[in-house]
Amino acid sequence: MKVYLDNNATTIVDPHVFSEMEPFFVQKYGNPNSLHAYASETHRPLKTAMEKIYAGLNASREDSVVVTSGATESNNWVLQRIYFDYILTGRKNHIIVSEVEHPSVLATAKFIESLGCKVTYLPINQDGLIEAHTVSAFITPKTALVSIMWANNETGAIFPIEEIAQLCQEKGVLFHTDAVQAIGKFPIDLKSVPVDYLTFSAHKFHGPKGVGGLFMRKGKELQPMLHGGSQMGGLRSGTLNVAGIVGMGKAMELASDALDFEMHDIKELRDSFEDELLTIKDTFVVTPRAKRTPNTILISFRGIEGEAMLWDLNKAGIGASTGSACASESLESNPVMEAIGAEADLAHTAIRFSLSRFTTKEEIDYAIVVVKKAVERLRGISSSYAYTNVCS
Ligand code: 7TS
Repeated sequence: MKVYLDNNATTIVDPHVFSEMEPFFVQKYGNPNSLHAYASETHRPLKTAMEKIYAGLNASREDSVVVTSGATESNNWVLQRIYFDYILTGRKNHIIVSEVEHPSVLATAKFIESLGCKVTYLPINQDGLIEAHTVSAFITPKTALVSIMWANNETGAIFPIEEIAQLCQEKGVLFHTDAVQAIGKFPIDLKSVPVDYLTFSAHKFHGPKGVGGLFMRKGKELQPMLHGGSQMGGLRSGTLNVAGIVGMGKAMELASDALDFEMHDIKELRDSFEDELLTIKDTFVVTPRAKRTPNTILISFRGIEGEAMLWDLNKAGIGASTGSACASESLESNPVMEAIGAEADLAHTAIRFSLSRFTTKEEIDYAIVVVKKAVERLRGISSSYAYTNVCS
């Protein structure tokens, strides 16, 4: 049996999304900016797709949603542009990011720090959560931007974005949120939450890879990072990824329709999986369930190297993760486990299971059997686990 439990890394393209995209490769392949029928036949599908994206975010038509190549580009755009327009000009000198942002935020923050910007890396607590009041403690009159993700990709922890956005608005500081892991997991309402910028990526909600977006609140539009043509209202140049945009629109619509299913049925499946995993001795889950996205579990099995566990799971047809796939080429411990201050031997044992609306009960039942077997085998050959047991 094959079981895919790495949906925070990427998701299967929903077959309905795929069939909507198909005509835009070999039939309707015109460049939307050209002046002929090949172009104009793409206009309505593009418009419909953009309407679905605005609806999914509950964004006002006055705000800008700009299509990008994905979250990495959107995150780079916000931080680098803030550097150019606010830091380099001397108007401000400081930004705040959480210490558990995705590398596309953290590495960009480090880059602009190397150019002279002061950066505060906001800590998380032992539960992997952020408390809104800690953000205000770090804001100074020279703070240009606060950037905090809506939900964390490793733990699924949901951060109090409504409160943080509110307090940034009160203090006159721009606020950006990376909502990559939030879309399709719980409702996003940009008419009621005053974020200035919001990042998303289609392949995390059953759309295609290489396409995502940046929401920018009216009056807070950033200057373009990619210069060239006049696409996307002059905000981002480059020939439009027509199939990608059509796919992202459909994926957003389906994700909104499936929210109840995700928040109840998938959560129930996740919870039953977690309950079974927690019957295994010496296991620890980070972040209370009520504060997590409905699909994610980050669990440590004391005495077992995460990579060894992945190997056993992979051999049995199960795909999971030990941390961000972006870091899977280096044997690093899980960054969130380090940030919550987990003991070194636990930080290396974390495994992330992330479900999707395509995950079935049969798959979870199979995964439970495989994980239990793997834990028994690996603890049997683990010198560190044997040592812990002798000493306790
Ligand atoms: N932001 C968050 C919160 C993410 O989880 C990811 C990908 C990105 C940005 C980057 O998205 P991209 O579409 O530009 O690649 N996260 C992961 C992960 O958790 N495992 O693999 C990729």
